[in-house]
Amino acid sequence: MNIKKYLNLKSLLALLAVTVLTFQQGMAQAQDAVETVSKNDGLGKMVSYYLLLFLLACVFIGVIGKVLQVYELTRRFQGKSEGISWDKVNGFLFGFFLIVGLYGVYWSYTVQGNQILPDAASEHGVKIDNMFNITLIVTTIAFIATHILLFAFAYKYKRTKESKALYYPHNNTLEKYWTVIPAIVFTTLVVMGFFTWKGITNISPEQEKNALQIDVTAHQFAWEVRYSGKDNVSGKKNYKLIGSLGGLNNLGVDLSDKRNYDDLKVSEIVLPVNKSVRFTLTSIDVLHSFYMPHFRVQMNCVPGMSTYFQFTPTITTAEMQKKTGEADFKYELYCAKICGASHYNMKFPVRVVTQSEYDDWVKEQKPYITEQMKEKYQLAMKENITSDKNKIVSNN
Ligand SMILES: [Cu+2]
Repeated sequence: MNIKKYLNLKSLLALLAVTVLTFQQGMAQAQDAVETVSKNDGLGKMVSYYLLLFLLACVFIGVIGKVLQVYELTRRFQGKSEGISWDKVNGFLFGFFLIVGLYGVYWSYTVQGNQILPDAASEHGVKIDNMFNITLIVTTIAFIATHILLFAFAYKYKRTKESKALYYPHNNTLEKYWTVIPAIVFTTLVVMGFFTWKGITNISPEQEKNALQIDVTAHQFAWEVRYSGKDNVSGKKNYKLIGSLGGLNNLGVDLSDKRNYDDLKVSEIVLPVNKSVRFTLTSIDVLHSFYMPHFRVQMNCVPGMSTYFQFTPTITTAEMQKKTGEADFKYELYCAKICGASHYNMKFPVRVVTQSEYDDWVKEQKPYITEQMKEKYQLAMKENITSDKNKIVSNN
């Protein structure tokens, strides 16, 4: 073996070994530091250590690059041919990243896919899940096919000394295929979505009347829930009455409306299974969003107007606990609109039970209008009448 070449290779290997060792030491130290910091200090410091780790990795790659450059230069000075074929390296990297990337897709579908929501617990939720699954299947097939073509072509047709690029600017047939096929697929998905949503929200007056009526008011940062009581009608509210009756009337319930007196204030939403329920929603400050992911339900709560969502829950909490294998599984209502500092805390418990369990529960709920509110209201009415009389007296 040529001594010069031998020395050259030897020094290259030595340089590489030193770099790798230094990097390993640096990594180990940074890892220790991250572990200590994450135990003792806040998130900010942990982030800066990860940033340092990233910079260290960049330096490492940079050093490797320089070492290779030195290697190339020495070869050139010695009048030798190119040591590393970068076209081959690039081609190989395309093949490598195709395999790594596809494995990443497989990993995220299997590992992270397990963290997806359990089966839809409502009638319409099954339709939404079907649509979600169809979209996922179509996009996954398209994603995998196009990426295999993209990376495999770059690998297969990597530049060699013999190859020459072909000038191929246009192909009408291909253009037709990749315009028409996606257009048909996307139109089908959109039309399917349109009809599904129409099916969920188009409710006949009959269905509307027969549903269990629940009135929900969102505010920073809680939910106020009123059941409509025996008459199954929620009484009137008036925003001008919010805070009246010495601050007791936090929802602005109109006490002159008789239908309000049987309405119930609850601290938990309990729903009978397989019975249609209609939530009427509003907000008294900013936008909130009524979000019950297990039922595939989401609707904005808008100040100054009412919105609604009507659906039928199909799986009781007890059944869901068995299904998911989680003994403490609970349905919950969340706010899905970032509405302020304590937005994250806007939760409300939801429970789906059998009809008889529901009947027992609803008997124990207290009316929203308390005795104290009634007294204050009557007192206010009397004062009004007296002041009206005084007016009449003074007018005379
Ligand atoms: Cu919120």
